[in-house]
Formats: sequence, structure tokens, C-alpha cells
Amino acid sequence: STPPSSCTMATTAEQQAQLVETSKRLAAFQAVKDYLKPEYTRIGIGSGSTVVYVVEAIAALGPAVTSTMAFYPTGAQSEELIEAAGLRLQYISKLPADQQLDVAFDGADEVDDDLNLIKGGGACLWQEKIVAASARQFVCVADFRKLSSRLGTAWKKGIPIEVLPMAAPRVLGELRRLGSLDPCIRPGLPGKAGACVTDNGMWIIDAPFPPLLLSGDAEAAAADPRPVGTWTVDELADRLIKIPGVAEIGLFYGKNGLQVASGAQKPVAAYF
Ligand code: ABF
Repeated sequence: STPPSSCTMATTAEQQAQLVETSKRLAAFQAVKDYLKPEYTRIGIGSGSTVVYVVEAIAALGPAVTSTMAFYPTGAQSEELIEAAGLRLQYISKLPADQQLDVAFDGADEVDDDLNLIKGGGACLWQEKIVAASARQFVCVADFRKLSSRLGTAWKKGIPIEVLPMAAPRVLGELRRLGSLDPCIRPGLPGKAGACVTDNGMWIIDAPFPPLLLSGDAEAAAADPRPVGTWTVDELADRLIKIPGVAEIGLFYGKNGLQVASGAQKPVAAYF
């Protein structure tokens, strides 16, 4: 007999979820195969559900490969992942100023054609950016839903911005002036009152903007003067990071493929 339609839909949703998980896992194993060399000793490990597969792929190499490596987390979740996999934990605060991580792996919420990223959906963006910028090579691992031609198209919740709690109302005002559509303070997890508090004791503001133009995009020039609130990735990032009270922003970006002064933020490669 024909199953009821709700049953068919459930199967489809389940299949889609499985497809996403398979895509994350394959991307993670490929990224580790391509970018983790046995001679590497310092590895950055990001946050989120995709990175779980990165750690699985690394652990699968066995102690013969991993025992000479130290793993640097981007927050509490990442730290637990490293320890649970039996890998050696180390902290970025112990990394000498003249040293770099060999490679860092992390997920993303959205990736554009120039490999600019939106990150911070999981509220770990500040430490994630420090770890990425400390690495010679930063590799992004995501699934096919995250790829888009313009940031803000696939991830519609807004750009995550980590702020000092006392500055939040002022930052919200500045964001509205820059054209953000209804920026809001991220609430805590369900059942937890108040705002979402980061590993650094800060709050997150999610600031939606119209989809961002690629830097150097001919369209950007042609569309001038652009409607208020339509920015290129670089323009908006430069404005957001200067707002007093903003600790870090969830745009990982660079100028035409060049590393920005503070270190690499954009990945050298993205796997889907
Ligand atoms: C981290 O985890 C983030 O910067 C991003 O917000 C999130 C991605 O999570 P997932 O892999 O679960 O989609 O990488």
C-alpha cells in the first residue's frame, strides 16, 4: 500500500539530513588527506559539527602519525573533541610569538566564491579567528549548503558579532545606521534565560545585511551609488571592526586574495 504523504516527507527530510552528514564527512576526510602532513606538529581544530569529522579523520590516522602532533582548540567544544579523541591538547596562548600552526581546520556558516566566510553561528568566532590567523594554512570544511556567490544569501541569520555586553545597545544602533536589517542580541540556549554568553564572557549580536558584494566585483562599481546597507565584504568588515565595543566579527575575509595585516583569515582551500 502507498504510505501516507507525511511519511514520505519524513523519509525525504531524513535522506537530506543523511546527505548533509555524508557530505561533511567526505569533505573532512579529503581535507585531512590533502592538508595534514605527517611532519606537522601544530594543528588548529575549529568548532561545530563538521569539525567532529575532521577530528575523526585525524584520529583514524593512528598514534603513529598523531603522537608527534599537538592540537590547538578554538573553544570549549573543540577542546573536549580533541581530548575525547585522545589527541594531545595545547593552547594558542602557549604558542611562541615567532611560531605558527602548520595548519588549522574549521567549519563555516557560509562561503562565497572568493572564500570569504561567515562564521560564528556557534558563537566561537573570536577564538576561531585567532587560531586561523595563527596558522600558515587555514582550511575550511563545510557542506554543499554553505556555498553561495554572496555572503548573506545562504546564512540569513545575520553576521555574528561578538560584543562587550555593556556596549550592546550602542552597537545595535551603529549597526542599524550601517543598514543592518533588525540586528538582535542572540538569546541563550532554549531553557536558559538571558543572552548567549560566549567562551570569552561576551554577547553575540546577529546583524543581517543585504547580500554582500565581492571585493573588486565589477558589479560593485556599476551599482554605485548603491542602496544604503549594500556593502562589499571588505568595506563592511572594515566598518564593523571599528565600532567601539565590538570584540570580533564573524566575517573572515581578505583583500583580493592577499592576507590582511593581522594574519590569514581566509582559507587557502574550502572542501564541500
Ligand atoms: C564553526 O561552527 C563556526 O564558525 C560556524 O558557525 C559553525 C559551523 O558549524 P557546523 O559545522 O555545525 O555547520 O565552524
